[in-house]
Amino acid sequence: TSMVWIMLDVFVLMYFTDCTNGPHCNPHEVEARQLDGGRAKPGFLQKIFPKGVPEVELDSEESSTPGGLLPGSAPNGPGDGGKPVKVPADREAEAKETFKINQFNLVASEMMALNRSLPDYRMDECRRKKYPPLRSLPKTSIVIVFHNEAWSTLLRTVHSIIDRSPNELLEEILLVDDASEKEHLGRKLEDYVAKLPVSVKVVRTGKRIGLIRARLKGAYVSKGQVITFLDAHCECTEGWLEPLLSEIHNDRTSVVCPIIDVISDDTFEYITGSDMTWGGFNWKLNFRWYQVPQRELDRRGGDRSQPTRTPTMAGGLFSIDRDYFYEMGSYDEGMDIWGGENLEMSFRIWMCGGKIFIVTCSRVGHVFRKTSPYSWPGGVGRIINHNTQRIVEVWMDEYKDFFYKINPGVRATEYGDVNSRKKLRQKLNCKSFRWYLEHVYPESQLPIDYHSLGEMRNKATDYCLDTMGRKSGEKVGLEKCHGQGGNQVFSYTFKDTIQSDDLCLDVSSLGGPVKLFQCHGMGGNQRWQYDEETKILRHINTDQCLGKGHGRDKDVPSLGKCTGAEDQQWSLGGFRDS
Ligand code: LR7
Ligand code: MN
Repeated sequence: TSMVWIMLDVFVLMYFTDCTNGPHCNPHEVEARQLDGGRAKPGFLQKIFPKGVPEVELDSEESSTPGGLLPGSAPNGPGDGGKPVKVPADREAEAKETFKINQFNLVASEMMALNRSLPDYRMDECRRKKYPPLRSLPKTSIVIVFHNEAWSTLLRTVHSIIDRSPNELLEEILLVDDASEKEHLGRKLEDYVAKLPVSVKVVRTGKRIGLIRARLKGAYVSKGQVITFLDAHCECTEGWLEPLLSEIHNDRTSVVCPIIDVISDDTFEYITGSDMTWGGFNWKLNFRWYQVPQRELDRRGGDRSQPTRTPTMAGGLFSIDRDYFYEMGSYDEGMDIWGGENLEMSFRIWMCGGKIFIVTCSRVGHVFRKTSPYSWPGGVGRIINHNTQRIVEVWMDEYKDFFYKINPGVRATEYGDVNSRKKLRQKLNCKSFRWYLEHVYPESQLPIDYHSLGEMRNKATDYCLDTMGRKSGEKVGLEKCHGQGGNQVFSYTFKDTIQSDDLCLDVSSLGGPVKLFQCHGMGGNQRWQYDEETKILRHINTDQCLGKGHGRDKDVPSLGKCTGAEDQQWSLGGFRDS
């Protein structure tokens, strides 16, 4: 049977882009764009914790108070110990009504103490680790950008930093307000943070500049040797900072992320994420979590407390040496509002000599949301397409074909001038994208080598293989060829797969059906062999051939005894002689 590669598409959220896919554009066929962020689908907890969510022990010595400003939260107040908050029946309507303001349960958040207690979630090895003395570690500025964030989540982020970071390591906290329109984020915020026992400053962008440029603004005024970026709805847990800073202390070219745990957008329950996932991406350049491959587990000698090298980072939570940040070209200022900067930085850091780690001894919670609550001036699609093109044009060399073929409408969006970023790549003498795939991310969903990239046309019917926008586990379809790429783009790869984005043609029994399945990279039911002369596509395990649809199943391809007849002949678009 097919091995299901456990892909943590747990944290994937869907936005629908503007329909820009030309004549073939119909809301059911245009694939939902899957962007980072988001949160658990129903049933995901069962997937991660088949035996149930582990009980966490309450540490009674927790819950220090920042300079006596807040009363220690009651040991069993709402949300304490990371437990879920139960909104009382008479406030449920209010919770439902106010959910859309921030796309999380505001009532639940407000019921909790700003300094709620959290257990120490670290694994034993981490707790036992000896880090360099605090005075030899670099100090960090913490930069938090926000647009219309709720008071309670923003301040809970700030209090969790103050309460759970050694004072010696905190240079300052910079709250960068990206033109919020909420009264509570005005004078009230400045007055509040002025009383905190740590330097907390509010920086205003004046007009809405988006999270990328807002971070640049925060970075620019920061004074610490290290910059740590956090989203505005996080909670740092015990011991989160030392392991991050000591990695940078060991090697200033390391960019380091904590494990990002899930704070439920509904109950604010703190749910620990796996230490066995790393960051990847698909053909659409959406950030995705995938299982850490054996290769990387072996490199760490099986020690789960060792930092994991990760091909990409989620983007919101990481530390970087400040000078190194600037040497490496900080961020692409041409990127708007949201999205893409995390992959851009990931490619750049790896290709230009740095490295990115998930430091498994550091855990920070983040409220994952299903959709974003704020406005996207000019439209979500336009902004995402703009930012993503800036990545692929500068960093992906010939591999940008995958992105453009699967997103044919994207080229209609302007992406501005990327010359200064291309110059940066030259100046830093960065390696090729192929090098990145070979050395950092051989498990990538982008095939490093491939025979073809394009449509797959059946000789007898002149119909094309089409994913129909279906998901893993569903049947692949057959449709009139539209020549627009998108759902009709497949690649026949050197790993003998036929894949479209991160889905591979997969057959687990004689006679089919032919399904789409997460590409697992292990051959098996996903191995095919194409013969350029006869145009026959043979499924290796079953020794049967792909054919046109028959009878009632006209709209899905068949799998049967290889005859070599026209109904089993396929021409592969973008076939390259090798
Ligand atoms: O115009 C804006 N101005 C802002 O200041 C839009 C947003 N923001 C702020 C916002 O208030 C928040 O504090 O920017 C921060 C990030 O925005 P979110 O929380 O809406 O984004 P997200 O958590 O869905 O997005 C993830 O991907 C983004 C891509 O641009 C950023 O890199 C986010 O930092 C990143 N968040 C994380 O990595 C947390 C884990 C999510 C995952 C996976
Ligand atoms: Mn966020």
